[in-house]
Amino acid sequence: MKLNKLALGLSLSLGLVGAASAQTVLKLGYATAASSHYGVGSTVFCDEVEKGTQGRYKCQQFPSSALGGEREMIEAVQLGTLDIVNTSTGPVGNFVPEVKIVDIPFLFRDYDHARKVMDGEIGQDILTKFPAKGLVALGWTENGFRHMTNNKRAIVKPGDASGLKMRTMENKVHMDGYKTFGIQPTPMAFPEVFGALQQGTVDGQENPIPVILASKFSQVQKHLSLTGHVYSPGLLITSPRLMNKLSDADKKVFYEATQKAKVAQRKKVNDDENSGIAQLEKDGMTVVRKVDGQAFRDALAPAYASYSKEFGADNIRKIQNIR
Ligand code: EAX
Repeated sequence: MKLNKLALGLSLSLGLVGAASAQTVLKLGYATAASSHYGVGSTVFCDEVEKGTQGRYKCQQFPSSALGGEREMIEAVQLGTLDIVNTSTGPVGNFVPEVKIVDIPFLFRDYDHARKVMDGEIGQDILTKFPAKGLVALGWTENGFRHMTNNKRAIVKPGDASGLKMRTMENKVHMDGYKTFGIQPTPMAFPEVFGALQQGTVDGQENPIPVILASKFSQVQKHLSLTGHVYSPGLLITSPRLMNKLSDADKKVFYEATQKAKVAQRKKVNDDENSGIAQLEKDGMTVVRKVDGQAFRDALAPAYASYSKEFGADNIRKIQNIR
């Protein structure tokens, strides 16, 4: 009798060990707060993966730049110290140059246009360029249209931005464009931005409403101008190392989870855009709702000449012509 009990106890504990060791915890990082659009998208991704793999995979999320800026997190995914990053395309062009074309200022008319391009042939083709650089793009998410904030003055036309020291992402396409407005671009990782604005080492920055809200920039910025000068896509990026461990069925779960994350993240961006501007005004920011968009577009002409050289005028036109 004793022997049976022992055998039963052993097989139970082996079973438990088996079940416990079968679970893999995925580390997933992003730059903004857990309550932000990146947190919403990441949580949907993680819930769907855990459900779709019957709990064999679950996430541990690292919000608020806990693991460093976006560039550092992408490097960590390449190195294998981070499994997944939900990032803007800001620094991604430094790893996968084909991404840079979507960072061109005033390339997209509105959210409908941008989302159609990212979900269509052009956007999907860009995703295929990642494996050659030791990364796997699970799919697009979304950061949103970027607007300018600063502590000096209201910005209505490029001349108002001239001379301002503005923090930018580590993105040459952005910096070249902003220089045509007379801005002095200061590239900086996101975790340093709030402090730099607080100390006045930069006059301003530019980010989508969801980021300005989640990062409480209204505490350190006076003026908000709805320039919408760049559409900032997001990406869920992992590594070939992780993907090669997955069965085909689990790979499908990861990709389908990314599509659901994208939908949730885009909805949060829309919600934040709808309610966030009034909130920022309530928090003390003065908001310029109507900027001279044409004057910004006209000022960009010299940068567009070099963008056309770098990316091909046809390729830029192809994106602009998507309806
Ligand atoms: O992705 O660095 C930035 O301004 C990004 O927009 C932010 O980290 C969210």
